[in-house]
Amino acid sequence: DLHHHHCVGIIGAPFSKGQQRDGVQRGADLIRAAGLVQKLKGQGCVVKDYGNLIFEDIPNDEPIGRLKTPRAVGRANELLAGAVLKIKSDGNTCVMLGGDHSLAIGSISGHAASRHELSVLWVDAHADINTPLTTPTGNIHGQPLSYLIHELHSKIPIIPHFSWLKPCVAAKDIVYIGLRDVDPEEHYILKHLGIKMFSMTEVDRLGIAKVMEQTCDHMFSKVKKPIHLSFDIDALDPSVSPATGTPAAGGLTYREGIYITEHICQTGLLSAVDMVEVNPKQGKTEDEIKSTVNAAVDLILSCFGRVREGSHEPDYQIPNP
Ligand code: 6HN
Ligand code: MN
Ligand code: MN
Ligand code: MN
Repeated sequence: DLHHHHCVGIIGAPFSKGQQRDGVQRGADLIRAAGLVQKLKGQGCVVKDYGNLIFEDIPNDEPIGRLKTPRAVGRANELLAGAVLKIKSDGNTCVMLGGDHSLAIGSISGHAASRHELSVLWVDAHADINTPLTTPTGNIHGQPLSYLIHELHSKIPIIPHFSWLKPCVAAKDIVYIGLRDVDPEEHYILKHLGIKMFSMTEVDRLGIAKVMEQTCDHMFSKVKKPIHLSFDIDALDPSVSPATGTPAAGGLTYREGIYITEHICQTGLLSAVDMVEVNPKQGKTEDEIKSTVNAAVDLILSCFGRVREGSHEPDYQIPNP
């Protein structure tokens, strides 16, 4: 409804060292350049753009075991966690524009520091729950949830620049939607911890409306916790969002994606959003980049009240001739 205005705080995180493809650090500015702030204001939101974080270069960031650029990822997320905590303390719903998905470590930590208990809705082709010892690639964007979950704490080694990080999410408070490219070790972890998931098979079987009904049943089974929506643009089908680093065939349609964000908006519990993995350098044409960025913008807009049937001011009157 229009008279209820969302207060939105935007933070850009131009960071790419959770993976190895250049370009993803430009995602935040592209999403802004597509008019995010103006469009949010146009639908009645009160918006504060906190700008982009500046990540200092960390020299001699050698791999530790399989982990690539671990110190840079640790430092970037420490900075991001502080920024998200500040945005939450100012009374906003936080929108974190990535950057790669390793940024969920800081975004969720900062959010949890302001709210204590969260539900996390992870919309992604991938589970991003490898540990530093199971990772097949060493890329930390495939690992953020393992660092955040209480139940995996004993599986995470000590890593420099991660000492600030405390696990802050319970396995029972996580729901996945869109999975279709899950590593065997990740699949074991999901089953072992009994994490609720709606892979693309469940999206096909149930349809997105039932998936969202059951997602909310699961998230609200006890108390109504604030929701952290972590949206990896590769959850959508590559025909919609091709400009991303690890595309996977057979993804969510544009409409299924929008249905998810519309539904989460209606809960009234959305407290933070990540929009990550938009990588213009992975687009083959200008249209591929546009389609990906526009999808990211539209998903964020429907997190904050945009509905497809349209809307109007509560006091609107048809003009008299
Ligand atoms: N993402 N499971 C693979 C890995 O490297 O651990 C892919 C991760 C993709 C991560 O898209 O945010
Ligand atoms: Mn209201
Ligand atoms: Mn992904
Ligand atoms: Mn991801």
